[in-house]
Amino acid sequence: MSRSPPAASDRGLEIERIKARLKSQVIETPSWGYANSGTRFGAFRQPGAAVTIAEKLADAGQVHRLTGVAPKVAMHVLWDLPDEAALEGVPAAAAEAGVRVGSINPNVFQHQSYKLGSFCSPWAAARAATVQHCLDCIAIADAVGSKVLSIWLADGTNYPGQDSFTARKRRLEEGLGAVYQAMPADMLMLVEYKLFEPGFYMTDLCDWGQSALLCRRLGPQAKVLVDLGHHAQGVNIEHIVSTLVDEQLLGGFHFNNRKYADDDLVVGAINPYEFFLIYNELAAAEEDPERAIPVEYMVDQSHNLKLKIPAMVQTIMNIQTAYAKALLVNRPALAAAQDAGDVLAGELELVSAYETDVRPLLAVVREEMGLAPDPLAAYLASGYQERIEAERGERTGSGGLGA
Ligand code: PSV
Ligand code: MN
Repeated sequence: MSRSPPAASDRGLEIERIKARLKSQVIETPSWGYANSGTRFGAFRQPGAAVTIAEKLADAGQVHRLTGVAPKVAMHVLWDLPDEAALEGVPAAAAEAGVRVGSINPNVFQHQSYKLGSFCSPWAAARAATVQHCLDCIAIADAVGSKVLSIWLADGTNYPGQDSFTARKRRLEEGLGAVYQAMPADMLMLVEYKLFEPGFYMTDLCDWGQSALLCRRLGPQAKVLVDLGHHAQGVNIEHIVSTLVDEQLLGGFHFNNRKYADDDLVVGAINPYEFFLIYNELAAAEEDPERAIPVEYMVDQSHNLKLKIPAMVQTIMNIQTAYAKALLVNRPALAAAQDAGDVLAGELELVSAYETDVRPLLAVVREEMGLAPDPLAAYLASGYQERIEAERGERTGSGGLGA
C-alpha cells in the first residue's frame, strides 16, 4: 500500500469510488421490526403495525423503495410462519413488495420444551426437537430462496451446579454439527453470541470467542454474528470486529444500539462515534484484498416507542452515514501516522473523517439512484403510514417477544 496521501487530482476519482460503494450497500431489515413488540414486561400495540408476513414484507419493501439499499428481509420462523399456507405465500409476497428473503432465524427459545435450553439441554427430547426445528428451517430457507441460517440460542443456566459446562458445550457441538452437516454447500450458518440473558448464572454462547471456537469446529460455512447490543459496557466492539475479520470468521452483524443491555434502539442513536469506528474496521478490510470477506449486514431492532417504518428508515440512514464517513478515512495518511508512532495525527485522521458532514454526499448518491435525497422526509410525506393505520388498525399478535 502506498504511504503518501492521494493527490488532489485523485480526489474526484476517489469520490466516484466512494459513491459506487455507497450505492452497492446491502442491508437486511428484520420482519419482527415491523410488528408489534415490547419489552419483557409488556407489548405496546401500534396502529398499522404488521401482523402477517405479507404485511411485514410490504413494510420492508417501503423501506427499500425509499432507501434503495435494504432489499433483504430476515424472517423469524415462529413469528412469521404460523402455518404451511403462510410459507407458500412468501415468495409471491416478497416479489410483490420488491424485496427478497434474507436470513432464516430458527426459534429455539419459546417452546415449553426449551426450559433448560435447546442444543445444550440435558433433556434428549429437547435437543432432538431443536435439531429437527433447525432442519425444518433449512427446508424453509430452500423454499424461500434463502442461503443464510442465523442461529441464536437462549441457552444458559441459573445456578452453579445446575448442569455441567463441559457437557453443555459438547451437546451444542454435536447438535449444531448435525445441522451444519445438513446444510447445502452454499448455505452460511451465522452463530450469534450474547453476554447474558435469559440464563442468569451462565450463558452457553456468551461472547465472540465462544462463537468463534464453535465456528472453527463446525467448518468454513459457519461464521460469527456480532449483535452490537450483546456486549458488556465498555467492550471494544471494533477490536472484536477487526480480530474476526483477520481470522476470516466474521459472518454478519445485527445492528442496533444500547445504553444498558439489549435495548434494540436505532443503531448510532446513542454512540455514533463507536458505530463509525466499527465501520472504519470494515471499510479498511474491504480495501485490503487479503482481508476482504463477505459480511451480512442485518438490523435487529424492535421499536416499541418510535413508529416502526420511519425508525427503520432512520436506521438505514444512520448505517449509510457511518459507512460514508468510514470510506472517507485517508488510509495512507492514517497508516503513515501509525508507522511514525504519531498518536495525535492518527486519531485526527479518524476524527476528521467522522466530523465530515456526509449529508450532501448521501443526497447526491440517492438522487443518482433515482431516490428522494431525504428518505425519512419522503416517508413522512408519502401517506403510507396514514394508509396502513386506516387499513390495518390496531391489532394484536405475531410480532416476536412480548407481542
Ligand atoms: C436475541 O436477543 C436476539 O438478538 C437474536 O438475534 C434474536 O433472534 C432476536 O434478538 C430476537 O429479537
Ligand atoms: Mn440479534
